[in-house]
Amino acid sequence: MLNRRNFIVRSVLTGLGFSLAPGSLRAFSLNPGLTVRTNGPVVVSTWRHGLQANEAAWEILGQDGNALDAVEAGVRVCEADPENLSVGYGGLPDRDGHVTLDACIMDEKGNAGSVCFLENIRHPVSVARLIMENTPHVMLAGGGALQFAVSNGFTEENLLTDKARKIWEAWRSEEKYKPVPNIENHDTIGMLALDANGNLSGACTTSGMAFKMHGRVGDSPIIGAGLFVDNEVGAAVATGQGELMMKTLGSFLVVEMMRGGMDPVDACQVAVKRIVDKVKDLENAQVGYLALDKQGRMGSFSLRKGFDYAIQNAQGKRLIDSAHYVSG
Ligand code: SD4
Repeated sequence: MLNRRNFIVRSVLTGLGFSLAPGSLRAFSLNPGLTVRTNGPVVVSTWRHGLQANEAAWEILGQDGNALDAVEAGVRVCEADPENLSVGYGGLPDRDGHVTLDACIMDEKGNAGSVCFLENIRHPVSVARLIMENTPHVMLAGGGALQFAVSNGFTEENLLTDKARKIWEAWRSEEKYKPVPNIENHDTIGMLALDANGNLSGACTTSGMAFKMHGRVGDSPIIGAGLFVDNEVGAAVATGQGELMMKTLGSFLVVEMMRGGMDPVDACQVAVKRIVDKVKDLENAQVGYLALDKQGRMGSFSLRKGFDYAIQNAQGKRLIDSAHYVSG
């Protein structure tokens, strides 16, 4: 069990071996809480795979494109990557061998779209955007979401790659129901962007917890849990064991803390602390929040060491270790 008297670690800002464009360090300055400040358009996203996703987003943001287009294009990179075992095509399946996807998107007007328990569609985030823009609803699930996607021109395909199938078969041969929590550095992609007009949008997409029960839906498509954007204040996105964020509506909480004047790191810390205070057994659990405010300040906080996030703006890109609650 997690020792609640464990100390909070605010990690040192490190580049983790990624090269920086000349002058890029000048883009980032720190306040004592390690909130990163930038000027102008910027994109941030969860985990190391965010570096590549941010590049696609930056192609749009860097040419004064809008934040909504940027986050959709950015997370699609991870959705299409067969090597990425936790998002879209190539994601690890549920315990019955089905790849089931959750995703959502929010724009600067507070519009939201979401899909959950969607199978056979490579880009759930784009289905979520279409639900947001072309239907009176926020969320479609399972067979209904698939029917909507196919009737709008999305192609059905098998998303279970040989690599993911072999990992699932090896897991299944142990005949245990034991979903893999998310301590490793390869997870859901959550992305937040601020564009040249000062508008915020966000997106989140995942194949969810590996080997979950069939039908399980996590936090990622739940507005307020996996993602929340309020263009007056800021945006937040979550990664980790979804059940924990769902029970505390963490991304909404982070944005509300920023509304009250907190900087992004402190706001994320409040949401992690809420989980620590409410949940008895957090052994093997990981949770991370990433936030970006209207002023271009950003930061993260996770339960455990190991979470990092990627930034890109006009001055360059880098990967940043998250502040965290416990080192173990
Ligand atoms: C889920 N939150 O389905 C997702 C998984 C994840 O980082 O984010 N992993 O619970």
